[in-house]
Amino acid sequence: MTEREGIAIERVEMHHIRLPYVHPFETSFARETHRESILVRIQAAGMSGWGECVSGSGPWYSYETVGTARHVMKDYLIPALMETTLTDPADTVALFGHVRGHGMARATLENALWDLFGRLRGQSLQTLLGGTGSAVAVGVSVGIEPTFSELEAKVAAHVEDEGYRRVKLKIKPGWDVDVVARIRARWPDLKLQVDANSAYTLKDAAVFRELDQFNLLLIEQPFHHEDMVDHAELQAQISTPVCLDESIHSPMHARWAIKMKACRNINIKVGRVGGLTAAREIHDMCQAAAMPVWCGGMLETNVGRAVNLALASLPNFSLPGDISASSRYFHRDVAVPDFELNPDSTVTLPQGPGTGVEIRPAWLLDATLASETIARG
Ligand code: OSB
Ligand code: MG
Repeated sequence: MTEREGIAIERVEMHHIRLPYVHPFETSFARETHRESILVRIQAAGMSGWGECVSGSGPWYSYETVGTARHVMKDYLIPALMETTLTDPADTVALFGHVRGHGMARATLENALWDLFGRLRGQSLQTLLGGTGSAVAVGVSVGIEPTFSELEAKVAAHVEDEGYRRVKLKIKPGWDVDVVARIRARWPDLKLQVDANSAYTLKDAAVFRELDQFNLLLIEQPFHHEDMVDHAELQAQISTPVCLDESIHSPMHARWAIKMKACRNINIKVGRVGGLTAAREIHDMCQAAAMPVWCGGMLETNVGRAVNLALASLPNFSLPGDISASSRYFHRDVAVPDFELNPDSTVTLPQGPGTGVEIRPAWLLDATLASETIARG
C-alpha cells in the first residue's frame, strides 16, 4: 500500500520497563528510585517506530499511570489504529479524539507514529516538525535532598564539574526560600528556577513574594495541578514569571492560560499535552502571544529524550529545557546513542531518520517486566 492511500499498522508491542535511576529523584509529591514506563513499538510497511509513555508508576504527577496507559492503549487506542490506515501521524488527533484525557497514552502511540513516518520517509523528526539548528540549550532539574549540604554538592557537581548553566530546584513548604537564598548566594549569576509541583496554595503567596528577590528565571506550578485562577492572582503580585506545567493538558488549556494571564511561560511536555501535534500547536499559539516556552522532561529514556530534543528545536523554545545528558538519569539506557552535554550547556540532536535513536534489544529485555503484542486482523 502506498503512503497516499495510507499505512496499515500491522503490529503493536507494549513493553513495561523498570530502570534504576543513577540517583533517587524527589519532588514535592514523591521520592522515586526507578523509572517505570511503557515503550511501544509500532510496525508497518517493514519498518518500526518507537514511542515512550511518560506516565509514572503511580498517579502522583498526573492521574495517568503505567496501568491506566496500558489499559487505554490496549482497549481503545490500538483497536482504533487497527481499524484504519494513516497518511500522517497527526491523523491520530481525530482518531483518538473520542478518548477524554489520557494524553500520555495518546502521545505514546502518536510519538511512535512520528518515528515510524520519519523512518519511512527518510526524514528526521526535527525536519518533520519544522525545527532548526543542531543543538538545544538545556539545564538540569535537581530534586529535593535529605540535607542542604547534599543539595549543594549536587548543584556544585552539575554546575562546576559537568557544566550545566541552568539549574531547576524542586521546592516544597519548608524547603524553599532558605534553600534558594543559599544556592543563589553561592552562584550569583547562575540561571536558576524553581518547581513546586503544586505544593502550595494562594495562602502561601508571601513565600513567592520572597522568592521574587532572587532573580529566578521562573517559578513553576506553585499551585493546584488544575488551577489557573489563583496562578493569575499570584502572577499579578510578583515580577518573576509564573510557569505552568501540570495545569496545561491541551492546547485549549494553553489558550485559557494566555487569556487569563495565569502565567508568563509554559513548560511543554509532549506526554502531558497529548502528543507532538498538540505540543506544536501550543508552541505556535504561545509564539503568536509572545509567550516563551520551554521543553520539560519526565526522566525519560533516550527514546523520549530524542523526541524532546526535536520538539525543543522549534523557534519559540527560548528557555533551556529539562533535557539533561543521559548519564544524569540511568547507568544504562535501553537505546543508543547516549546524549552528552556540550561545553556550552547544549545537547546535540541525533542524526538519522525518525527520532534518530535505536533500541538495543538485549538492554530492553533486561529492563522489561512484561510485554504484550497486538496484531492486526
Ligand atoms: O515537574 O518537571 C516536573 C520529573 C518527573 C515529574 C515531573 C517533573 C520532573 C522533572 C524532571 O522535573 C526533568 C527531567 O526529565 O530532567
Ligand atoms: Mg514541573
